[in-house]
Amino acid sequence: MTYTLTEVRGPVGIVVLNNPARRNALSKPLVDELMAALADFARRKLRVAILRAPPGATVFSAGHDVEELPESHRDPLGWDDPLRYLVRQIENFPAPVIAMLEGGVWGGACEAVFACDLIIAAPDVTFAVTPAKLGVPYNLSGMVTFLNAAPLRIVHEMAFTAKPVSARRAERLGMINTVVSKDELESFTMAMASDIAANAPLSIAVMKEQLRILAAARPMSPQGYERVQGLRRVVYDSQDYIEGIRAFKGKRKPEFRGE
Ligand code: YXS
Repeated sequence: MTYTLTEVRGPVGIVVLNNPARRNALSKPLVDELMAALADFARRKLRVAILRAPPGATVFSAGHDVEELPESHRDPLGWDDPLRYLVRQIENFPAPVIAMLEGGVWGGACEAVFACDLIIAAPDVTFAVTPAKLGVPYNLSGMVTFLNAAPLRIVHEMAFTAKPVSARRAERLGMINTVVSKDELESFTMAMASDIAANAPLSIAVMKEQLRILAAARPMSPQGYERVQGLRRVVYDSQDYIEGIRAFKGKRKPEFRGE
């Protein structure tokens, strides 16, 4: 394992995102390791999985690895994108997944965290939904994840401004379970994991799956889906999309022209 560390403490599996040089960007290699760790935890029938960054991290994850985004003319967040695999793996993991957070959570990492069943955050944590900063047309299932995490008006604010929301505000809005001090973060999270692990795993697994199915249930006609895909294609075929990616790589502010 190059980009993650894993640890098993009794019935609890812990996987640490550990690529500080790239601020834990969700590159395919890092996501592959995350998914392998979760698959191993499932094989061992562990009762809780915890995702975290190393203690003291100032960035939990910088989101999708921008270097892996297509330059243009291809859906940047299609079914086979690593971030999509990770979100589905978290949602389908047969036990609760807890995001134990320190530092900034950016872009697609917000979705991966909001796909977790429980979120425990240190006070310094922020959440920034960033497609608009890059010109990316986020995908439908990602929008459902956000709608299940926050009230519509807050999703609008986060998506349209791309500005970070603090852990305290997220807690007030019910977007996360609780904020605890950095000193208590691990002990609090492990205590919650122990409480969960002491309960009936089959009952919890079926309730998790029921809630996933119900939360994802959204009326959408094939025509509606096709319309959305057409609109998204206009965006990822646009000059603005190319500009957003190039500006990020060039470490400069993008100039979006709406074309
Ligand atoms: O210059 P070097 O080679 O050292 O690399 C720098 C950054 O380029 C790199 N890095 C990333 N590489 C690929 N993808 C990323 N998302 C990414 N983020 C960072 O890591 C090295 C250190 O970054 P640096 O110097 O900026 O670190 P810092 O501590 O000053 O600032 C940390 C951040 C997270 C505040 C800063 O790196 C940042 O703002 N990163 C981008 C956050 C972001 O906008 N993420 C969205 C990615 S796109 C995505 O998730 C979806 C497609 S969407 O946008 O639709 O949600």
